[in-house]
Amino acid sequence: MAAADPEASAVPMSGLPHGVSQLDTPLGPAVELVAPGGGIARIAINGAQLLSWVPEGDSEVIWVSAAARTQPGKSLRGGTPVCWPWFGAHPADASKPAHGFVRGLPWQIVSTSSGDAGTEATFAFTTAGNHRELWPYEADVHLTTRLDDEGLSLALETLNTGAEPLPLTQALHTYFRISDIADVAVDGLDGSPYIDAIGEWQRRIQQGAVTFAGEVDRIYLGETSSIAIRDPGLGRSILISSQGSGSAVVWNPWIAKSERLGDMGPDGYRTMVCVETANAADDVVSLAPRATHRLTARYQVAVL
Ligand code: TA6
Repeated sequence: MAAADPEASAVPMSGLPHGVSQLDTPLGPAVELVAPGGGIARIAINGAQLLSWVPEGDSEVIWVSAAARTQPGKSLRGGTPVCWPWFGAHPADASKPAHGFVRGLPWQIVSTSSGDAGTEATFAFTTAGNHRELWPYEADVHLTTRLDDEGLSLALETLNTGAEPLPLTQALHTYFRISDIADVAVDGLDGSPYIDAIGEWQRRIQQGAVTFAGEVDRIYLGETSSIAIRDPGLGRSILISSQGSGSAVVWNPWIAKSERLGDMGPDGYRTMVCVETANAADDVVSLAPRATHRLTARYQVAVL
């Protein structure tokens, strides 16, 4: 992956191919992708944050809070915030922003393409020695969103452009739209060890499907490459497959945390669940100089 030089390689908006367009939305400027068969996705330029995916013949898959607010330097509540170059609280300095520092900043569109196989846009963020007060390393990071008639893929690629190995944790922190949190289950994690991030960060083993009767905040470790959100209320499952990930996060804030967060919207917690494709907790990537790590998530919808 060539180092991104946003100034030289930003795609002029007039040069976008068929199926790719830029538009202003209430949540800020975004890129819209249209799949050959008609599915539509939107990605905010701020944070390269996926905001929406409506497959052809189906309903919205991505959840965005009714109370989402756009604030400079912060990701809006919902979609797919890009947690990078650390997941959760900074490992050594809690005063640093949670989930890294790129999810609320503008990225550059560096390439777009469309064809019979799908439509995609790649966004880039280069640290290039900036943000050193937050992170003493240098890297370029690209997020490619690809929409085709079978699903939507996200690929988060990090190139270490510095002279030192860099420790990387990250997540594609996707909020999925569901019918009702009390009626859904998350399959594919039975028997997986996890860290229960509520309370004392106890380590436990998942028994059966993940169901919800209160706040759930768990970092699953080990085999997490094929997960499904089973949603009888919407008559569908959302299938999540991943590569380059050794951990997955399942989160629903429930009532009290939603009130503390303040931007979940009235009863917002009932219609969302986060299943995040990650390198988190014990699953730290050590990236050698000039090496690249690729974290990918692919979402598909299946009729239940
Ligand atoms: O991924 C789960 C989590 O780490 C939760 O603990 C909660 O903090 C959530 O992310 C949202 O974090 P944010 O900083 O976006 O409010």
